[in-house]
Amino acid sequence: MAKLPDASTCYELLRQMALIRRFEEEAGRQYQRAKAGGFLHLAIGEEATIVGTTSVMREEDYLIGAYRTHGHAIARGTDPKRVMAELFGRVDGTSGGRGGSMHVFDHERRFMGGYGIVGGSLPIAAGIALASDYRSEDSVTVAMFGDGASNTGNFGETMNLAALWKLPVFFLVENNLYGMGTSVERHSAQTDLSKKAEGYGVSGERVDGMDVIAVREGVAEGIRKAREERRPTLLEAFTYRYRGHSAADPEVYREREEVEEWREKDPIETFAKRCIEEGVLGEREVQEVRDKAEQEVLAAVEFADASPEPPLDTLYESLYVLEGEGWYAVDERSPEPHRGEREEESMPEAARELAEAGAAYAGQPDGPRPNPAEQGDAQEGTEPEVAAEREEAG
Ligand SMILES: Cc1ncc(C[n+]2csc(CCOP(=O)(O)OP(=O)(O)O)c2C)c(N)n1
Ligand SMILES: [Mg+2]
Repeated sequence: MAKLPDASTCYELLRQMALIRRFEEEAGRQYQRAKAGGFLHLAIGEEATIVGTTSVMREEDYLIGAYRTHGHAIARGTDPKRVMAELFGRVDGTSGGRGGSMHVFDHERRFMGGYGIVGGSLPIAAGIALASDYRSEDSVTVAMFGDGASNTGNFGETMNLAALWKLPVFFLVENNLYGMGTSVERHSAQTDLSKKAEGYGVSGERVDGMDVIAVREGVAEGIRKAREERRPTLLEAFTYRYRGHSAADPEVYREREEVEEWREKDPIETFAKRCIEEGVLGEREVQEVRDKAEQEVLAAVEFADASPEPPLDTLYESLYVLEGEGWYAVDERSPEPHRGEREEESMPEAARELAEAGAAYAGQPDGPRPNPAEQGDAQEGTEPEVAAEREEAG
């Protein structure tokens, strides 16, 4: 077992993990009270993986996550008040209340989001690292993503370019054993995810993601290789989320005993215990950390509650659309009907259906096209209610 660092570092690691834990518990509670809208994905249980990683990053490094990232932002230094305000959809939120739980973003602290598309953040991570290279900066980009994301095409493409272009990027797979309700054994042919990028030239290792010190050491070495050797590597951290995938998860895919087993390895409890046993922290300090977390989170709720909702006439602000390139719903910052909507009438039938289904290539020249609405995709054969439920679980 790796040695504990000095007392102030241990205190800070514990402080951040306890704060994130308490923040997320409260976020879950506020969601139940309908204070927070949209989706809510909690990472309770994964704090050591998050804090272990950010604790060895420099200020100038970039972090990019998936959609379970309240803790990542807080660990990067974003004020919990602003994260809570984002969950509440208020103007003082990190994305002005427009992003919600999945799209926390803090450019100032180089926390680059917050992405709802599984694997979608991976090429962006490579892009950020490429930008650092272009600017001859020393920054490293750390990309944290789930086991499920390792199955996407983006994963392979990103690994290839990262290795080929020797990008200053470091990959961390938060392997919490499931992608929604599907276990790793059922979703990945290669279950040793640390090997999954080897063929692309990105070597990997495994680490206990419940041990904040082990994560720190593994990540520090990966970041060093990225910074000094321009060698991207991948670290697979074994971790676990105690709560469901999202707030709408009935958790029929795992046994209660399994959750209990992982709770026994709780990253905060085990670390606090170890710090006390080895005489690095006292009971009093551990309690102080918990009390402070409590106060900070209650203050965050108060702040979020007092923050106004965005004014209605700003509804169309910050929307990105391509002018003159096919079907779109909005082309100005005002709520009247616009060109995209008027075009609907003259569009070929198939294109309109595709457009309604959100397909990007709708509205282009006529011709036969697949129609997910009619010909079925992943939801083929499912009853509308079931499809709607799946949507819910998103
Ligand atoms: C491209 C894409 N496909 C499917 C989904 C639906 N979806 C949302 S979360 C998720 C599971 C991802 O699991 P993992 O990457 O392991 O992350 P975790 O939720 O465990 O943190 C899926 C399939 C999505 N958001 N994006
Ligand atoms: Mg997962």
